[in-house]
Amino acid sequence: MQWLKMKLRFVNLILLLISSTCAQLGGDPNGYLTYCPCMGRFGNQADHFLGSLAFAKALNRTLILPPWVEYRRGELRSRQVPFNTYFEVEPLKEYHRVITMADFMWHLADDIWPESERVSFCYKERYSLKQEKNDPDKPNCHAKDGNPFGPFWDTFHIDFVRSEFYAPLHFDVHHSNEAAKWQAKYPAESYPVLAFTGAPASFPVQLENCKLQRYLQWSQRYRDASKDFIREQLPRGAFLGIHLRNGIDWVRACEHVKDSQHLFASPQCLGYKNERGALYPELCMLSKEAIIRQLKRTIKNVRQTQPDNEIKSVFVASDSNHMIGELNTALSRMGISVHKLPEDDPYLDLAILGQSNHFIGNCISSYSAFVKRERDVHGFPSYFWGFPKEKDRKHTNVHEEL
Ligand code: GFB
Repeated sequence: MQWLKMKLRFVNLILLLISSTCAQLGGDPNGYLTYCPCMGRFGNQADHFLGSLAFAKALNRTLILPPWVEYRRGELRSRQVPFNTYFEVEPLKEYHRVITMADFMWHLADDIWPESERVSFCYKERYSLKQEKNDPDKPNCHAKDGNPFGPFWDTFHIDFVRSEFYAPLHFDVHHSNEAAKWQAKYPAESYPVLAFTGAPASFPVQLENCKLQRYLQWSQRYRDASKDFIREQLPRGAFLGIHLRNGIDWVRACEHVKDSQHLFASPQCLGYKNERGALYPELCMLSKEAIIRQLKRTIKNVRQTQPDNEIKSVFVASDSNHMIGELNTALSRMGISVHKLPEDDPYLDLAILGQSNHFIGNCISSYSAFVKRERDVHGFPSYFWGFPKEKDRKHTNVHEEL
């Protein structure tokens, strides 16, 4: 009997917890907005996230935080990693209403977004890779076609019953009254959730949205892991974080420099209108010799300008070649040691780079851009490989820090 009473009490407690979570979450009468971060890897997704956050705020809809999409070698389907694995949810709420996709799907979707009303939004018809699915009389977003599109929505068992083409509306809410147009065309009563096949944002991130980086704060796990690494693995004193983007995908991407005004994140050093110059190959990939020259120059510069806080070590993050041997050889005479993580971890690399005393990144890489934006929030200095050009530097003596 006693046992039965305890069991009933436990069930009541669970029911109470569930109902209070639902009450806390309460539906947003202004509606919701979500999307698949279906383009690119982390740097691209982070750029898109900031734009989507600004877009959700302009439309006054709660942003359903999508998981991050990751690709593992040898796996055919993307992996979806909960948003809050890497970043805190609470600080985002200082800017705008957000909810994780898991919370939304478990606690609110049945009421707010029943299966029979799930509409996918795309600009215009998107063709399926499977020819037989393309029906000229029934244009479709094919929101779940291919990887990561299918695996992404499958994570929460989401299927769409209809497609909505939103052309000619767009996402630039900073330079027009676009938000009002969205609200007029898609009121929350008839469209409780706007679910986009891709991020409702531009790449690279719009200048106006860079500052939203301040609300993207590392989760406790990454804050602790980065602090532990810095404390336990690096010598005491200031350290310089560097990002070496040099994998084979990057070598190929750099071939586009010659035909472009901008490439990926290049506005972060050249300006959105190329105010600070045109694109050149060294911004994308610098020779080993030039990397070492720039490193030594930066370290000497800090010695002269901040003699009380000299650089004691270099932390290298890379997708491919960390150049540990070459860098140790080149810098040992200056008393500088060179370090990397024992195991590949793109997120921990980012969190550590964000905390370094000085940072040299790749101007074209959106992965570097994440670090630069985070450092800007804290007022930490950042520089870029090959910027300004070596010969311009000699002639004009331009201050490198951005
Ligand atoms: O983040 P991401 O879009 O930056 O893609 P880019 C690069 C990915 O490579 C990262 C890994 O998400 C990481 O998984 N990666 C890059 C790194 N640098 C590091 C690093 O220092 N440490 C570790 N551990 N991993 C561009 C894309 O990548 O690459 C374009 O923007 C295109 O869409 C192009 O795919 C080829 O902007 O650098």
